Amino acid sequence: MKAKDIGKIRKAMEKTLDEKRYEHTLGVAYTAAALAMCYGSNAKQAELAGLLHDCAKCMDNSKKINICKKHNISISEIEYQNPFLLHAKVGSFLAMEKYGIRDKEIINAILNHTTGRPGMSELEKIVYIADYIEPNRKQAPNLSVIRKLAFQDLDAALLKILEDTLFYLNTVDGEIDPMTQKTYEYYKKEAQKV
Ligand code: DGI
Ligand code: FE
Ligand code: FE
Repeated sequence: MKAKDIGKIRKAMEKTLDEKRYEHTLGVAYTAAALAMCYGSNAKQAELAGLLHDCAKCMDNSKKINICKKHNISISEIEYQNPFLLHAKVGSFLAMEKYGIRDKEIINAILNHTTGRPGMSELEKIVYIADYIEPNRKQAPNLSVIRKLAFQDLDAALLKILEDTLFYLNTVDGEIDPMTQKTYEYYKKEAQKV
């Protein structure tokens, strides 16, 4: 993806997202770029992944479900019950089909940005973390600690976010996607190895 195309995608996001979600999206894009710089990875790739990560967020649930059905994208029981979870799957599909992204790493970062997955790539971790810490986020506990940690130890920040997310989902009685649980357990084990 050439740099000039980033501007086109930014404009497309401004059109398709509501104002708050667009501001969040810009926050994730520049936070992801900053994290990529910090860890010596591709900042433009991270910016683009950040720009697109919520591209399906402002779409009606019924439309997300229809897109999945039409294109043979599987919907799990928990996704049927919590259709917002589908914005990651549908977003990665739209990134390919509508926004012409061919970079598999970006597609995967969009696909896994909500639940994470065991064995995430660096870009997947960067987008997942940027989504949580970008400056417009205000509610999460431990935010200032996690914001600092993200630029010091990517895996430690990831684990803390997973832990806090599961704790939050338990307190609000939110249904937990098995992938969110698996991701947490995987990174908890990883942390104990070293
Ligand atoms: O789309 P965003 O709001 O920017 O961020 P996101 O795609 O990471 O979604 C965040 C929400 O997703 C947050 O409230 C926690 C929730 N979430 C993460 N894993 C799960 C989950 N919600 C449910 N019900 N189950 C999960 O496993
Ligand atoms: Fe999201
Ligand atoms: Fe997001």
